[in-house]
Amino acid sequence: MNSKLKLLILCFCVSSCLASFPRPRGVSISMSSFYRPDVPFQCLDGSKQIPFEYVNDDYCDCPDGTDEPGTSACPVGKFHCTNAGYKPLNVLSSRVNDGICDCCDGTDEWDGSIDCVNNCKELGKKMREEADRVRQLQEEGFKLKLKFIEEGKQTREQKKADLELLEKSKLELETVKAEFEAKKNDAEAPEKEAKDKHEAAWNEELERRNAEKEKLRAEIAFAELDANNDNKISLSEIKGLSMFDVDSNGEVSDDEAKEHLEGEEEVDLDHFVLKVWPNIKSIYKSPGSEEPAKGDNQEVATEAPETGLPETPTPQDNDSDDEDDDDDDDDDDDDEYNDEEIKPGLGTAPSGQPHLIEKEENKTSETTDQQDEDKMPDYDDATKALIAAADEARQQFNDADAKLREAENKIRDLQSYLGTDYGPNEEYSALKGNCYEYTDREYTYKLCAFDRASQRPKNGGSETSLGSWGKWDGSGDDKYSAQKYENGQSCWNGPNRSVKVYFRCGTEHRVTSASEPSRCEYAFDFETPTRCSSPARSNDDVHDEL
Ligand code: MAN
Repeated sequence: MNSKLKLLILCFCVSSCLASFPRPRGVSISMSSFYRPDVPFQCLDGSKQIPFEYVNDDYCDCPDGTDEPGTSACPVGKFHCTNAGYKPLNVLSSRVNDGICDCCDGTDEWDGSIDCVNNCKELGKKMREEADRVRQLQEEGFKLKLKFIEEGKQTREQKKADLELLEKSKLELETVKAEFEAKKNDAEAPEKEAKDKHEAAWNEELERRNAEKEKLRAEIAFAELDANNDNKISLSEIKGLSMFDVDSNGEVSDDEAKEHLEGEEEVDLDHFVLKVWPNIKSIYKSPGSEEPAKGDNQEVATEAPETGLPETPTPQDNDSDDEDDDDDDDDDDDDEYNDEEIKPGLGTAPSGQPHLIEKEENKTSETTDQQDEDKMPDYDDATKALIAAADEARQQFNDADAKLREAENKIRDLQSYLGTDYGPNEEYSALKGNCYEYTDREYTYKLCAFDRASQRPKNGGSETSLGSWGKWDGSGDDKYSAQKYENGQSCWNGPNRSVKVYFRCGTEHRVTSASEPSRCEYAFDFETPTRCSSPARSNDDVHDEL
């Protein structure tokens, strides 16, 4: 039997019953057939049969209260109000004649103790107006939803096509990159060889210069130590100088002196430069700048200035940098201090202190000169050409690499988009990439759809993460009615913050409320056309049709 036929039979039955018997108080039209005065009344739970006169006699006979639909005799009974013009209602029997109007038609208060105004018409009007408003909203929203669906589907198709193209072009870019990498390697090998050669030659030159400078220092030291100008350094010349007092006992012993002369009684210049200087240079100070050692040879030391050695600045005059500078100065003047000039020069002090002061004044320009001198000279033209070729190859490789990386990033973005569920018909893709804010008394809440949620104090202060896009989280079959954003900033003594977003139909996308039902667990209400359905059809119909 089809449903239309069943309905016809029911209508016929109801109308025929209605025609024959009055409906007892508190009974709905649909139940009236069970209340026939010509037969005993069967409690609707089937537990008992009672004479029909017992119905609504203000005494509860049936355990389910169905014998007293119009009185308050049965605690579990129900009173039915028709509420013509509005919605029918079943109220608890205990509300019958309790002095409060529960039904809009006032039928629950029939004993006359109070007067209930029948406002079912007004309520019905409001209800219909509200239903119209909701229908209109659904229709308007649904139109937008259809648009989003179309756009969402197009976007997915477009992104799929883009991904396919990009994956192909990635393969090409990888080939191009490999080619340019090979070219770069080919260009860099001779470049490196030429640069290494140039640099090695320069390092050799630096070593040669340093060795020359070191020799010069040794020669100066030799002249300074050779107090009696006999072109030899003897033990007695060493013993007068406290710098050689290794055990710091106030005198330079024979052994200490001998040790510094590498076991010799006396050494000539060559031996000094080669063997002695390398071992004493770290402790060496010009004799004029140090305290003489006590002991036998004090005279030798005090006589030293009379030998005509040039006066060297004392430590008080010069800090340690100056000491280095002195070295540098000496270095700078390689030409002046060649072998021939040093010995007589230092012995007779032809230039002496004034020369050193002059050099102090010119220090800055000479330091610059020194820096220039220590700077590696430019590469030769052939090397420069190799560098230019390698630079170009590097540039081409870098460009190819950047293009490949750009393609890889785009591929990642596309894969992430295509891997996301934007609803049964792509409608929620309309939210993707957009952020929505809601401000209450304390905070501004922000939802960036499919991305993250956050909270910022209204009166300044830093933003707190409430979570990142997690999953669709609607209950039961309605998975797409809610989303979860998870793993936000951890809550002191509580869970990591999270947000549940509840979607409902509206004509625009917006957060309409934000709350914190439980500590650090937030709830946003979100209006969106994506939740609107065609008023004529259920969601499933729409789904099927789409
Ligand atoms: C901040 C905010 C609140 C939260 C507390 C928990 O004040 O994130 O929403 O309840 O921290 O300590």
